Amino acid sequence: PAPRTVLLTGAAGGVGTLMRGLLPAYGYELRLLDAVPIASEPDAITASLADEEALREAVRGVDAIVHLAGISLEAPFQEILRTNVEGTYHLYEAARAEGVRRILFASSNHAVGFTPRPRADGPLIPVGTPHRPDTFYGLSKCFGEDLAQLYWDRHGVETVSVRIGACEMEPTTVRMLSVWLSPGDCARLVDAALTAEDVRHTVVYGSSANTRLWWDLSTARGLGYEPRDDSEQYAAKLIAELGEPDDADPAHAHLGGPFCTDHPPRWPC
Ligand code: 15L
Repeated sequence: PAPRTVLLTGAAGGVGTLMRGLLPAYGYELRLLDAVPIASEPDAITASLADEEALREAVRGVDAIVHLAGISLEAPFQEILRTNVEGTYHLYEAARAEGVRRILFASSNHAVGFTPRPRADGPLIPVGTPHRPDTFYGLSKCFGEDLAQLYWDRHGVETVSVRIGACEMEPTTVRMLSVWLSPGDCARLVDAALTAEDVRHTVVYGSSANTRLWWDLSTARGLGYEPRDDSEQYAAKLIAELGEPDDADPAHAHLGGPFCTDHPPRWPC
C-alpha cells in the first residue's frame, strides 16, 4: 500500500518548509520534527537527532520518513559528526526498531563534489561515480548513503538517497542553472521515491530537467519522477547580471562549485 503517514525531519529548514507546503496535496499526512520549534506548527515535534527516545516515539507508526534534518553546509568536523553522522545513525536505528519500511535520505551533490564537471559534449555524471566529497559536510552525506545501503542489506529498510542539487524557489547563481531543483519538482521526486516499488537502496540526483544539467537523472526517472521545470527560463537574466561561467575558474571546475575552493571553508559557506 502507498505510504500515507510520513515523518518529515528538518521540517523547519529550507527544503523542509517547502515540502511542508507541497506534500499534503499528494495525500500525505505529515508528522513534523525539527530541533527548533516551528511557530506556525504547534503539533510539530521539537527534538534533536541526539535524542534517541524522542526519535523512537517520532517514527512509531509512520509509513515512511523523509529525512532532511542535519547541518546543510560545511561546519567544524565535530558538529558534522554529532548531527549528521551520529544523528542519521540514530534516525535509522529508530526506523529499524519501529519497523519503518522506507526512508528518503537527503544526500547532496557534495558527496561527489570534487568530481570534475562534465564537458559540454561529454557524458553526464552517473550515480555510480565514486564518492568524492568536497567538505566534511559532503563526507557526512557519503556516510549517510553507505548507512542506507547497510540498513537495506542487513535489515531490509529501504532508502532512496537523493543527491539534491540546490532546492530553492529560483536559481540565483549561474551554477544553479545546472543544479537547480524547483520546489514543485522536489515534491514530485519525493512522491516518486515514496511510492515506487522495490527501491531497495537507490541513489538518484535531485534536479529539475535543466538544459545545463550536469548529472544523469535516469535513476530518478526510473522511480517514476517526471520533472516539469527547467532553469533555462532564468538563464538570460542571470548571465546578463553575473556573466557566463568562466571554465578556467576553479570554483566552476567541479560539481561542488564554491564548496571545493573555500580553504578553509566559510562557516557557514
Ligand atoms: C547543499 O548541499 C546545501 O545544503 C545547499 O544549501 C546548497 O548550497 C547546495 O548544496 C548547492 O550545492 O548549491
